[in-house]
Amino acid sequence: MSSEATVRLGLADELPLLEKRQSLKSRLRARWYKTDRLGRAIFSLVILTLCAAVVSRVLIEVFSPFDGWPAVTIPSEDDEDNDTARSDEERRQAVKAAMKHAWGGYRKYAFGKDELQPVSNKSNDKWGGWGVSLIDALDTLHIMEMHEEFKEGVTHVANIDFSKARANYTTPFFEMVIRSLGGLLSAYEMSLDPRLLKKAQQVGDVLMPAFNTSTGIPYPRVDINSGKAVPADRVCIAEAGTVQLEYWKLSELTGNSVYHDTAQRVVDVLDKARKPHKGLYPIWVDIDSGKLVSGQITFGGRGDSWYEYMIKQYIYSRHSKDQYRRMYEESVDGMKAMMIGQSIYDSELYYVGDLDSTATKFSPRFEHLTCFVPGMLALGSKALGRPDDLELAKKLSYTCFQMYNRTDTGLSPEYVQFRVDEDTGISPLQEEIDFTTVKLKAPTDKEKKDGYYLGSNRGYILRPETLESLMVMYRVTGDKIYKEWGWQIFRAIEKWTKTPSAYSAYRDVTSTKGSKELTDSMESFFLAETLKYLYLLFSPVDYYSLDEYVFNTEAHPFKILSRSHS
Ligand code: DMJ
Repeated sequence: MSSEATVRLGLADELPLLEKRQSLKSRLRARWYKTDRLGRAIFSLVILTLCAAVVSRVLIEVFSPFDGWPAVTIPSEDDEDNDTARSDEERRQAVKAAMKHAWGGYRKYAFGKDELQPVSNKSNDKWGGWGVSLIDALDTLHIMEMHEEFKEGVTHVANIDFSKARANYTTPFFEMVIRSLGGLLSAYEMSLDPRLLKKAQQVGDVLMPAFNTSTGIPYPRVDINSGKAVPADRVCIAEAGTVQLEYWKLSELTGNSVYHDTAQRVVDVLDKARKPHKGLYPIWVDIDSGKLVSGQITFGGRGDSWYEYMIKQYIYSRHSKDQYRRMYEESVDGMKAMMIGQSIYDSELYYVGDLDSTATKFSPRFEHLTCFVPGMLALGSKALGRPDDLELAKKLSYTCFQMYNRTDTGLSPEYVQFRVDEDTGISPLQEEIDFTTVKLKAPTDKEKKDGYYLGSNRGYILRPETLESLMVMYRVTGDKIYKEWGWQIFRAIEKWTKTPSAYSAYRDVTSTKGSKELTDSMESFFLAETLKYLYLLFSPVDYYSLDEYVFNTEAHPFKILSRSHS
């Protein structure tokens, strides 16, 4: 009420009101004293509680204002439950997002260069400067339906001149065949863009001088500017014998059989060469004589894809080239008889070790590169009906997965070592062989737990072999465990190797120092193989079906030879 209104009210007007108030007060006071003590106590308690509730609500509002329902907690990167992609399609899209990320970085900082350096965002041209990452990645872009990116890549490739090399650069024959010739042929088959076939033929042609030797066994490097190979005494079997599929496809697509026939001659020479054990080839070949001269026998580096191409060419030929079936079976039988080891601490871990050049000394070392073997055995068991090989493939894929699973980062090192026996050096599976006994320190508890120990090279360079095998194993067996293993590996790659622009090799898989371990290197096979195999692992099995395609050793899918050519 305003003071003006109070002034205007006269005393006579206020008297009845005052009387009313006083009589209400006295009536309440009378009732209060009439009420018994218990009633008064209850009433006081209720009033006090209400006051306390009001005060505390006011305090909460002042010091912690309510702003909606509690937010959903987003788990940290370390949280195991941060695994939200559960369905195949979600996982497939996550892999595609990884490709978009890596390609985006390459495109922004290194387009047309050989490699992006994913930490410094610099680039390099260590493979001759024709843009090997771009060429190697083309068919992955197509497979992942990144069509705009594919188109842009093809437009760039159409203007590359492969007939001219940088001054003083000599080209590694095998690498250029599997990455560039393979990549161009496969991108051509997907798109039927004639510019790609033209470029593939140009690459195939400029490398042909490698075969100009007395035996037809190729030299390892070519000087493209002079049109001549670089003379050398020897070449390894993987380099000499992993170019046949690409030259065969080039013959099929161009109608010129010279490519196939020239590359096939290499296989014929090696097939006839004397070996220390049927089907097993020491890695070094003397180019002038065609003899297998020295080096270990291995399904790892320098030997690996020579064996891989035996079965792949048999499949590519629609099972018509029996020479490849025979060679493959001889080699796998030799490997099974002489090269399989079993961890003495964890009997579930089987591996493929190496032999010396005389096939008498066993070296219990298992390379990441050798992890293509389970996939090869699975393909062979499917094509040739060899069920025992599939059982071995299951065991070996388990070990390859454990090479990731048992490190602190979940990434695999370049190789692991096994101990054959604490006292005698004899492996349980290899008793007929005269073993090298290496003096080792006493096993640590960790070694006993893991079943293997690590050597000096503990790097993970984004290699694909285990994921390649997991993809094939899933498609051949239908066992979903291979998808789970692949997903776990993908998550480790995402967690430890991702940079703001792409993905980088990691120096020491036992270190959780994170970005300090990144080596600023992303090889083209990460885009060509690692991400592609992951994507196909979560794709329907008829997408780039193993019944219609063989993948070259750089994961470029080739359509199996048409019936008219087989
Ligand atoms: C790839 O270039 C090919 O798979 C090759 O056969 C050997 N390994 C690398 C990737 O690790």
